[in-house]
Formats: sequence, C-alpha cells, structure tokens
Amino acid sequence: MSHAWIGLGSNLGPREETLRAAVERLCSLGLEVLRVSHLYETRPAPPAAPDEPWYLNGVVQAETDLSPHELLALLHAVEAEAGRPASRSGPRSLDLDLLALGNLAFTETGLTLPHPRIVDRAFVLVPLCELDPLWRHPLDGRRAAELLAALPVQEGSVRLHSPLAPSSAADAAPGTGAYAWRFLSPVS
Ligand code: PH2
Ligand code: MG
Ligand code: MG
Repeated sequence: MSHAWIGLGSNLGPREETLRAAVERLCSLGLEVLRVSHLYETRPAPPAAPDEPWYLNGVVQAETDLSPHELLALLHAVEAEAGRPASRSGPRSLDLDLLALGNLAFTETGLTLPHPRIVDRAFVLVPLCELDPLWRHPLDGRRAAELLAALPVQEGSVRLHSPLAPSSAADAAPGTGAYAWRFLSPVS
C-alpha cells in the first residue's frame, strides 16, 4: 500500500457539490480515502482569461495498492462521469490530479510523478500543508511547508472556503474520516 495524494479542482458549475460527489465516488470505487482537506477558493493560476471563474481546490490523502496508471485511469473515469469535456483546457467541472504516489518519481507518456507543478502552486500546497506539512517531495527533498514558504507572496489568491472533512475526526480514527465529511453542512 502507498499513500496517494490527489488534487481536487473545479471552476465550473456547482463546484462544492461536484467535489463532494467526486470524493464519495472515489470511496465507492474502492479507494481508501484517509483524509480530505478543507476546500479553498483560489485565483486561476495562470489566468486563462480575465473573467475566468475562481477554483475550489482541495487535497485528498488515500491509501491504495493500485499502480500509478491504474490510479490515473480511475481519476480520469471519475472526471468523465462528472461531465468533464474531452478537451482538457479551460474551465472544468472536475479536475482530479495525481500529485504523488508514495516516493515514486518518474516521467512516462501521460504521467509524471510527482506532479511537476506541485512546487509552484499555492492552491495545491496550502491544502497539502493542512493535511501533512511534513510531506517530503521525493525529488526535491523539501517538505510541503518549506515549498509553500518558498513561494512568492500572492495575497488573497487562496481563501478558506469550507470544510470538506473534519481533519480532527480523521486524525482520531484513521481510515474512517473519509466518511465523516458527508455529514457536515458547508460553512457559509
Ligand atoms: N488548475 C489548472 C490551471 N490553473 N488554478 C487554480 N487556482 N486551481 C486549479 O486547480 C488550476 C488552476 C489546470 O489544471
Ligand atoms: Mg489540474
Ligand atoms: Mg488535471
């Protein structure tokens, strides 16, 4: 079993509902979701258009014995179910990125691990730090908190939106936290 880190993103349609449904779907497809970060409102980076809607982003930590390509195929299947168009650019209802899988580090057609842009994306590093600031980048060697601290200040570009999962409940009972978030109402 390895730890998988999965980035959640949406900037089209009912974003929070879509992300909640996606996490539920990942669970129902057999992924052992350990923890889910809060959701964050994030400025598109880089902006594709001046009026591009902001994203909701979060990070999921899961345990799996799937291979990287099997896991990627699962993420793509859940994206497709959520109505994500085949064109992979522009606003998207659901974006599931495989950020890292254990200590794997490789580049193959269609998949680079860890995700090559983790190191410069506050919208990934903020929720990742929430779950595990001590996570260590397998190639870079730095911890998530160090990577985040090294980013240039982008005031207001990442804002707390709502809890998708109560991290404390997940901490208290590893392996069951994934289910607790279903019962929370969003914080307004
Ligand atoms: N995803 C992108 C491009 N830009 N910006 C934010 N804030 N959040 C994202 O998830 C995001 C993005 C491509 O996947
Ligand atoms: Mg993405
Ligand atoms: Mg993606």
